[in-house]
Amino acid sequence: MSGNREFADVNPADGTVIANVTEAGEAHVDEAVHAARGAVLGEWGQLGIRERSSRLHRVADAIEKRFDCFVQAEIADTGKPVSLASRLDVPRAVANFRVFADLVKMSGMESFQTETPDGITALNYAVRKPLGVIGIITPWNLPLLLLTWKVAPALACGNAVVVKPSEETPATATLLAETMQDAGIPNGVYNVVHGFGPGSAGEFLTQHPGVDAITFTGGSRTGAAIMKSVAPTVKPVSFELGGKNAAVVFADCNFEEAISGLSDAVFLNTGQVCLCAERVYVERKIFGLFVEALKRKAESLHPGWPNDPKTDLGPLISAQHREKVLSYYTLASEEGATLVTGGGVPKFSDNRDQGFYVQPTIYTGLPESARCVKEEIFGPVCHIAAFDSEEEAIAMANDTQYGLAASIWTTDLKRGHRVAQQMKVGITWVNCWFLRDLRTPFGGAGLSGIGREGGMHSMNFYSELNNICIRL
Ligand code: NAD
Ligand code: 6OH
Repeated sequence: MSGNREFADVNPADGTVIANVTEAGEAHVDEAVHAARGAVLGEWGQLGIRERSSRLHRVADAIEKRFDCFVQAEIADTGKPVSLASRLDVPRAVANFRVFADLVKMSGMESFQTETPDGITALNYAVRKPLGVIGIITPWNLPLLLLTWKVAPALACGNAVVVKPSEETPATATLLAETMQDAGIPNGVYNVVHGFGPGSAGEFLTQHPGVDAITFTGGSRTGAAIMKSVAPTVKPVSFELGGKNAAVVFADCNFEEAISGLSDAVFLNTGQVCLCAERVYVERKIFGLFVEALKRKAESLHPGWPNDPKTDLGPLISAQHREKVLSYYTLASEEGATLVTGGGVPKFSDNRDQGFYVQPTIYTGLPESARCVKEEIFGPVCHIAAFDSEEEAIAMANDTQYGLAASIWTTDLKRGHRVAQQMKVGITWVNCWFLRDLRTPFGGAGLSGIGREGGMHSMNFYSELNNICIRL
């Protein structure tokens, strides 16, 4: 049994080690699961909904109080720009707690007045109970946002959690534990185990018979491994997985808005958002103009130190991930792509050269069957292809095993609706991207996931429903 091994937490901006983290062994995971069970059976499990809701608002208040601390911890782990962490990651963590704190107070349950053919009447109503102990496994790209997206509804429903953040980004999950204490969340409700996947904390958590459900965000292959691992103990799973998302740009789009929106959709967080568009389809009439304009945008991005307010492009998460992204840059040339911009590593002549930066990159000219058009790269890169008709664009966009997100850019709203409804994905944006309402269903089709979270979908996943039938 391991337990006292340590691993390094590396700052991707300059490759320095910022912390050594203790890897949880099987015994630690077991202890965390027992602590969580104790909390469900103890004070936390007895709290009424109003009190639970108010404690979750207190967690949100406590994150706001430590706002700068969370921003700095997230930046140190990920290298993401301070402007992004302050605008997106930390405010969304606050919003995640507030939304589910409110929702749990407002959500009712189904009831039916029942009549059988032979005249018996009954009242059916369902009550919502916590599932118990929830195992939460999250990735490194939006560490605090994606963690709290699951912790908040799980706690709102009265569960206790054991979280296993990515080994690349352990800081904000740990800071959240301190914040939970500030907010008066009892011991055992929120537990953190650090470590890796196979043969480590991640796998131990999925296998543990005391864990009642697993919710996971990460790669599709990891999702498949977790499915196997939970099978013997028959746990419910909720999976938000990878994507190879398409953007479809019609000639009648608002050109400036589309370029600005697509620049975010391709390059935000250095392309490390599962919703990023790596396949951009542009109506042939504006293809040349569009490629030129997105190239200018890419070249105007400022890769820099995370804490410089002018920085809008951070590094990739790790040396290993940079190797993967660069291997796709090489593969794109081998597959016959035309390089529009980027394709390499920026040179800084300071410590950032020991970090994991890559250039924002655009390709054209690949066949739709190319691996670079089919496989998720997860970097600041897209391939742009031309289309001639709406039908062709829809077919190209849907020609993937993934099915997470799509965006459609047009001023013809009828067409916007028509095309959006034919996208085989969980989320379609029209004239926007990553514009979130936390009450809406979020998740993916195909290789992009199982189930939906968000709003009542989260409440249903994190609850056990007990239907009560009373003969009248
Ligand atoms: P990953 O799948 O490698 O790791 C995610 C988490 O799973 C980490 O905490 C890791 O330690 C853990 N893990 C790995 N193997 C495991 C195993 N066998 N058992 C249990 N836990 C295991 O993903 P990543 O590299 O951290 O993130 C990038 C991927 O995540 C991309 O594919 C991206 O598209 C996807 N992602 C999807 C969403 C979404 O909402 N759909 C959001 C963010 C990231
Ligand atoms: C993936 O990288 C982004 C996922 C976003 C969400 O889960 C969300 O709730 O916005």
